[in-house]
Amino acid sequence: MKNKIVFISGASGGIGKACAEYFAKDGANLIICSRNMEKLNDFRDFLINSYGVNVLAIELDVKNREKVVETIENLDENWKNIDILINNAGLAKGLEKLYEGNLDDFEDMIDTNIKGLLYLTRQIVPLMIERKGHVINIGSTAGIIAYPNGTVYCATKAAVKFISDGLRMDLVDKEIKVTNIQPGMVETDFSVVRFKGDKEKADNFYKGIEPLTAEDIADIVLYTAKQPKHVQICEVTVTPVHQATGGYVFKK
Ligand code: 8X3
Repeated sequence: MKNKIVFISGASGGIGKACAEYFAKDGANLIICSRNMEKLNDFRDFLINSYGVNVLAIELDVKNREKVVETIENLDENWKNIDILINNAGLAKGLEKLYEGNLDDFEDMIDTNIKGLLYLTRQIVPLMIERKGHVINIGSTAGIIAYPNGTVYCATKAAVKFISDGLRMDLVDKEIKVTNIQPGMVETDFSVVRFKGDKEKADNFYKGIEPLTAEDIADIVLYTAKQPKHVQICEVTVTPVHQATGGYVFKK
């Protein structure tokens, strides 16, 4: 990945952060974005010092459409040569029946997981058209089969699958690949956010099963990015050995 430019949203934690480190280790220059600038600045310094790559850290809430447009438009010409877009920013909020859920949570998930991904994709793909490129979306097993109490989250990830499929069709005559990575249970802050900071609930969610790690996913993302130029990995679905689908899990 030497001299490639990789843009990663949601890069201050979890899968996004692990991807940043895996790509940096492989020599890529990075544009890392997050809402949390404090974490992001420390992480940028760590990446530069550890791997000697160029890293641009940008404060960005992908829900903010104007800010996304302005951020991409204002990138230096060199940084505009983005080779890989990793649409990672996303979240689950709440685990309740749809008819008891919180409308603000619904909007947050829809605005981040669907609209934020669309804003970034709409701005960055045109920069790839004349060259080559790769859009890697972080979807979910939740986007393949719904599970109880996760309706809206599952729907947003189903949208990510269909956006990936449609975009792949729209780009079929270009040298641009589209990959949808669909992980199952990955132990990151994902469940802490879903349970609104309740660490005990989040820990319980992974009790009795060995979940995937953010590094497991980053390794796969890098693998999809390193294929020969004629090879497009469309989808990867990956779960812990004791998870069959989003909601079908064996816990010891
Ligand atoms: C999250 C997958 O199985 O934890 O994207 O809901 S799961």
